[in-house]
Amino acid sequence: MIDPNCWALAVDLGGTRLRVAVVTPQAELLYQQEQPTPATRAAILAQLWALLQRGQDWVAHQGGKLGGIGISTGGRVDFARGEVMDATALLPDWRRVPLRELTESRLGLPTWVDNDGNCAALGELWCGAGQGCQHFLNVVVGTGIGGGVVLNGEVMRGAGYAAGELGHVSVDYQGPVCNCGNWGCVELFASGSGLANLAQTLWETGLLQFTHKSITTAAEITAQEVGEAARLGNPIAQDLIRRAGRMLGVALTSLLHTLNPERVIVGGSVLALGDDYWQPLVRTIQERAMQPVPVVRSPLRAAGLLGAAALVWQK
Ligand code: BMX
Ligand code: ZN
Repeated sequence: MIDPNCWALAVDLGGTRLRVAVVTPQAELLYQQEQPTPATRAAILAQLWALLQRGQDWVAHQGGKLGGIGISTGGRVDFARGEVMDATALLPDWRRVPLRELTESRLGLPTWVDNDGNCAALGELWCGAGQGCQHFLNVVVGTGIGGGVVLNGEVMRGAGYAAGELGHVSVDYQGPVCNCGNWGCVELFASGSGLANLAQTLWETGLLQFTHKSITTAAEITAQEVGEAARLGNPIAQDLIRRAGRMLGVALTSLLHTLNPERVIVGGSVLALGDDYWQPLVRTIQERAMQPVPVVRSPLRAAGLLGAAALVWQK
């Protein structure tokens, strides 16, 4: 049993950033470190352990006590074993990684590992927009689209720990092939990486031009640049973002018709694109869902980190 007054070391490993924080049982983030996600499995592990070691040293220096480590990561995670089973190309070579075992022997602290969408849902349940809610859907729109399903007050992980992969709900059965093996997944259209890829293709064919910044290679085009162009009135960029919001609304409506949750919570860095993304998302759900459902923005800055910490106290 973990002492409920201990602090937790929390990790959020996404397709773009690797973050570590110290979290208190009152959901305060005391110490945060962030690095770009390294490109290989070995480099991710080395960076992860270096950051955790620094966090552990910081806690010791503060005279605090750590109860354990909670890791939120992209990919399918065998929660019982604390092992990453499989991942898409957003985290290359991130499969069959016995992350709990490796981290416990490195850091000497009990460790829990779960999918980042599940962790974000747990974060919302603990201290965000899911508090007091029995059934909700949580979506985090970042590099990819992470999802979490809470039913009867618990995160639903599924028979083989692959539940809640909301980014891989297809919105176009003849659409492009996704790196998960399915076609036309909503992540290809509505995530940060999806928007960037679509914009890059349009830029290469000359259909999308950027005036706010000189772009020399397609790789410089990010979802943020698309957002900036849209803000300055570029109709193609605006269209891309609005379509992305609509696509996510379509995917979520299918899930509403499967699960009938009390509410939908949406978070993640891509919401910084503003109303061009948000309004079509909400409107699509309002227009298409059989039953009205509130769609709310996550109030949390770091739902994944908070949920990872919650794993330690089994919240
Ligand atoms: C991908 C998939 C999900 C993850 C989601 C959000 C991998 C590596 N990732 O759909 O498991 O929840 O991205 O990830 O398979 P993020 O990179 O945006 O945090
Ligand atoms: Zn997919």
